[in-house]
Amino acid sequence: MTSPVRIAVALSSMKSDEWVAPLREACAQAGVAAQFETWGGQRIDARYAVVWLPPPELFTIETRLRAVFNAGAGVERMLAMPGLPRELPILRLVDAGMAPKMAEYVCFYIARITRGLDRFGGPNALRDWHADRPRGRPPTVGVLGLGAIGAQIAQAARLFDYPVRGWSRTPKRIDGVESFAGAARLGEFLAGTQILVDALPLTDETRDLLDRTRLSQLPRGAHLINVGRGATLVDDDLLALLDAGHLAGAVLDVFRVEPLPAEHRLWHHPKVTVTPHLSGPTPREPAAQQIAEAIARLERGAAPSSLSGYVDRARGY
Ligand code: NDP
Ligand code: OXD
Repeated sequence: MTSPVRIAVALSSMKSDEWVAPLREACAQAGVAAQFETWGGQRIDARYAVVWLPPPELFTIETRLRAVFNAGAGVERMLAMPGLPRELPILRLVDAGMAPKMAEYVCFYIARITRGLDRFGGPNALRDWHADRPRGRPPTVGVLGLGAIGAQIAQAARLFDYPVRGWSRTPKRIDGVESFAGAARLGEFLAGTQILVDALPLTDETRDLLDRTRLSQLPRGAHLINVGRGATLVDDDLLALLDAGHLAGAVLDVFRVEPLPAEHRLWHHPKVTVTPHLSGPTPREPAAQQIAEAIARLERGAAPSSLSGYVDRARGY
């Protein structure tokens, strides 16, 4: 009998213990005999690791890892981790149930913005049966990043009849979504966007992308919804453009520093809605299933780079 594959689980705030049972079950269903251990700093000779912001020493202590699974979509903090072996393949989650929740979050805020729904709640709720209803042409939604998540956001906004455009590195074909690709077309993309949704990964190329110059290319009165990463946006430039009236509002789920410090201006700005990085929580069962199926394929000899979710370190996502 072959001995079970040892898998270290180090999920920090996602609570490793709550993942062990779904991972074990998913591996059993995928036909992999696996032994999962919550990683506590002692070497367990793991062949794989399932991690979210793990202690960096995991990579120097567990020297026999064949691949590491990131229990989320964004890998920028993992890639910056000291001690991460250069050749260790990294696999990230692809959608795994996060994308529909993020599309729901984005469409919820789009509806609040375009229909003025905030008028009707809270202590100063408008009690006017004849309140204004939007009847004009709906604003154009522009999605930055048309990957596993951005594409579903774009499709969801299309479903509600918004004109939708998307920006990515390479051109895309998504029904009803106008595709803009590459830095050379970003200005044109922004100029025609009234509600900008940021669903980009954080890389050397996207860091500080939305600065004063880029945000000023949006038409006056535009809104921003950021579900990608905080450091793709220059906060001070956003605040200056909100104060100047060029931008009408921002909904921010992700921040340069998380948790967002209590004294940060973003918490208190009247035109900013802050949510605590909750638009796309990783659902355990679908994520465990995706990881287990990948492990099964690796155990059958597949090359990590052939699997969906393989992180291209040169691109940074
Ligand atoms: P993908 O890798 O599937 O998609 C990334 C998209 O961004 C691709 O369309 C890619 O273009 C595009 N892109 C990357 N770099 C550039 C660039 N320099 N110029 C133009 N386009 C670029 O990632 P996901 O959709 O799975 O996830 C996106 C991000 O969402 C994650 O990295 C993470 O930061 C964030 N996230 C946030 C969550 C939350 O709760 N707020 C939850 C989950 C994820 P191309 O297709 O041409 O390669
Ligand atoms: C992710 C996230 O990247 O939750 O998965 O932000």
